[in-house]
Amino acid sequence: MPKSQMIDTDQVRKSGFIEFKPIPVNQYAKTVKDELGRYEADDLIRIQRDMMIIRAFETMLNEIKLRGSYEGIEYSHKGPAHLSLGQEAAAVGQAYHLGIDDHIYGSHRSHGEILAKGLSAIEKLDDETLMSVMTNYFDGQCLGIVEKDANGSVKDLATDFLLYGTLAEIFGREAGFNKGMGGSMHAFFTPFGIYPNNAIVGGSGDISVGAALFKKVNQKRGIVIGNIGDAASSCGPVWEGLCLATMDQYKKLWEEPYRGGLPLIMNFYNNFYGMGGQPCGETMGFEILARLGAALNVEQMHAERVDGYNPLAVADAILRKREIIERGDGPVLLDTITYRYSGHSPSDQSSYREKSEIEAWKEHDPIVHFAGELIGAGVCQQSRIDELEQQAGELIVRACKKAVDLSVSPRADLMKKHCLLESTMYSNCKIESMEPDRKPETLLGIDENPRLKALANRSRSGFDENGERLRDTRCIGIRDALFEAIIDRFYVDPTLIAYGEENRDWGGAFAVYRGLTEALGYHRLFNTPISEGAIAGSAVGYALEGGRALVALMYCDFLGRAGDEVFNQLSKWQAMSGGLLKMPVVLRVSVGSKYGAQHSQDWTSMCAHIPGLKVVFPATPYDAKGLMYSALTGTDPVVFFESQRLYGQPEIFVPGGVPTGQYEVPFGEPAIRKEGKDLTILTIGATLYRAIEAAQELEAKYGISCEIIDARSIVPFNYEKVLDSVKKTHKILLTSDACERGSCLQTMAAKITRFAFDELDAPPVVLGARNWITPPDEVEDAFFPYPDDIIDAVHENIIPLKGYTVKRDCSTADQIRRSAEGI
Ligand SMILES: Cc1ncc(C[n+]2csc(CCOP(=O)(O)OP(=O)(O)O)c2C)c(N)n1
Ligand SMILES: [Mg+2]
Repeated sequence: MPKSQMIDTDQVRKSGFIEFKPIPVNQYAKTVKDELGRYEADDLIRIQRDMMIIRAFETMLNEIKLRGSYEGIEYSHKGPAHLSLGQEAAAVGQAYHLGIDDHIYGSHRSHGEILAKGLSAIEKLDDETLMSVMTNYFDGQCLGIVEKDANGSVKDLATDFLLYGTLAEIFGREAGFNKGMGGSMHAFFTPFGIYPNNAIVGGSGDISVGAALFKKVNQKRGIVIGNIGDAASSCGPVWEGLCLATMDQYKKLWEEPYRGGLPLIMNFYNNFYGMGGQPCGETMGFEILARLGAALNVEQMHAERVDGYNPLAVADAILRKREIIERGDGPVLLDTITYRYSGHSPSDQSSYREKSEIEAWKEHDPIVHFAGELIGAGVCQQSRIDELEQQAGELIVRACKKAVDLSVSPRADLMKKHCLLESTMYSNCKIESMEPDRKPETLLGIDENPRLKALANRSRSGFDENGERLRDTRCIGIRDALFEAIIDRFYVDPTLIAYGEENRDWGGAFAVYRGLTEALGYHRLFNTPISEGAIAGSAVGYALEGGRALVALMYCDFLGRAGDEVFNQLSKWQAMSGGLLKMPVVLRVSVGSKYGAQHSQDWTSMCAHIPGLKVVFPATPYDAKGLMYSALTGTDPVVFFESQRLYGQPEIFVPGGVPTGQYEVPFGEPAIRKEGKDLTILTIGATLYRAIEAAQELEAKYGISCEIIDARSIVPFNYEKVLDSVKKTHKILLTSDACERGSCLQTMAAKITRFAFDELDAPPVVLGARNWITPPDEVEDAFFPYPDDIIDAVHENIIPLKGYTVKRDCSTADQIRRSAEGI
């Protein structure tokens, strides 16, 4: 149902002022004594203990990094260690009231957050559950190492497990929490609600929003916290994430019971520094970070500054903010102030700050201060604090000894065939529904869908029963074939959601989604802000939580705006998790033409270059539907390229046309579109049809029989059919609409040369678009490869055609000239 929100002329033209509400700054003013009714003595001591464990852990890493030894344990750790010495109270205060269902996402400096949340989880889980978590995690590999010398309670064992699992991960050991494939900046442990930490600062800004979206859409318990550094508050993913998180529609348009704000706390751990730059006073203008909330929505995101040097102030804030979230009024923004004593990394000499500043903060050290309060309030005596410190030191020594020892904690062997990374880059599963026990929520039966009804009157094939070519408008085209696969999946997988710019009432870019709005509530299909980064990044968060997302970028050229999210996040988390996580995200990317330089470029090569993405480019309706089914039943991230030239293209290759039901086209298998014996033409995307035209002319005028192969997939890609064809024809030309330099065609040509060198009469010829900007439609012919260019290239580089004169210079000399000039 299209929405109707009239823009009232009088209202919007009226004069007035925007009024802001005061933003609370460090309003918590209670002491430990004041809080004795709220917290048991044991709880308060545990807060002290957890801070001390984190301090000891980070001190150990600092020593290892700076001196190569700790308490007599020698180790050289070459990888990163961004320490949070000084920041312990903020992390422990935050974790104190969080449950297992509350998920945190963080940054490069999150060892403390991992430990604080882990220790909080251990406290909350019963022994049986803890044992089951540890036993099942990677088949008990980590547990096996820590339980050898265990002699305490299950909670003690779990504490050893947490410290060892984190440290082994930091040291790249196979028994680490992510098999040693994430390392210090990316470590996480989902059974305790600790979700991926991100070395790309601000990376969690939109991922955490997607995670909160998952909780909301699928009505899961708990909240999500995105922990971001203060300097990262300027990052695109954070701003875009905040825009996506605060959309009006959650509170105004989404239907009950989905109505209400996202269950999200965007928390900034504000230690007043980036690496050396100072957001407050130098690189930003907000003065107090919490002010950012005022920019985002009427509620000002309930923004607040809290004192992260007092764990109870932070714990109190989390409780209050959770209440706001639970009444549907989230998301909220916290500016949790803190300070790091250590450098950005151990090699940092702190040249950008005065020693006196560090000393002044140490004067307020949260661990010393809180211990003093505990003693002052009669909760414990100094001897108990000393005991806690000693125990923390012993725990860390125990974990460290095991983690550095290669005989106890070996690294994964990545030199062998089918090694850990080879088997975890893709999860390669087939899962129709991410939650098979739940019924998908839709607004009408699939048979009642108006578009499907209209499509029932169209021809499934581009030909009539007499073999006559039908007008395109009478046939199922690629846009319809995509729609058929997509709508069907919405009736199978309850977690499936689709979103992006103009996805809803507009009908999606190029009308692919027309008919979806009628079928789906807002929570399954919605418009987003123009935030390509957050569109892709939030899909990552949605998938990390266990859902499946279908997101779209209107034009391929906008992929640049989502660069980090696609190239660093979507692609890498499956392998960085050691194979634990799945990433069922389909990113539809439409390749333009006619719209000039910034709307018409094919960037397949960028995606194909990045390990961890699957990349497909169907050119026929049969493949569009079948590949979409494969993408939407798979568990890997798929960049799904579509050509705007082809949305109306009917099926002309498969007899009978596009099947009505479900079927899958496997990734990686090219299709032979036309058999031939003299020349192979391998196409990617829309050049298929131009290759056919060229082949018809080559055959009719020069007697050259062409075999045409449509790549369909780029990653993965099985070369067998192409090599078989080359064995027959001994010649190959490759063509696509992407600029030739650095293209997938070049990679394929190089591999074909290598794999079939002895079979080739001539080197493979690559015909891409020119290495220019895409010119406007009126002169586009000079840019993209057309049939004449194919014939020119065949004549010039493969088989001289009798009596033929090239239309345009494509000689080797001219190619060398163009290369020399960078064009
Ligand atoms: C996108 C990106 N840009 C730059 C960096 C390099 N870098 C690492 S940490 C850091 C400072 C981050 O400061 P802040 O967000 O305040 O976090 P903190 O280090 O203080 O915890 C920078 C610039 C990065 N990792 N990612
Ligand atoms: Mg900072």
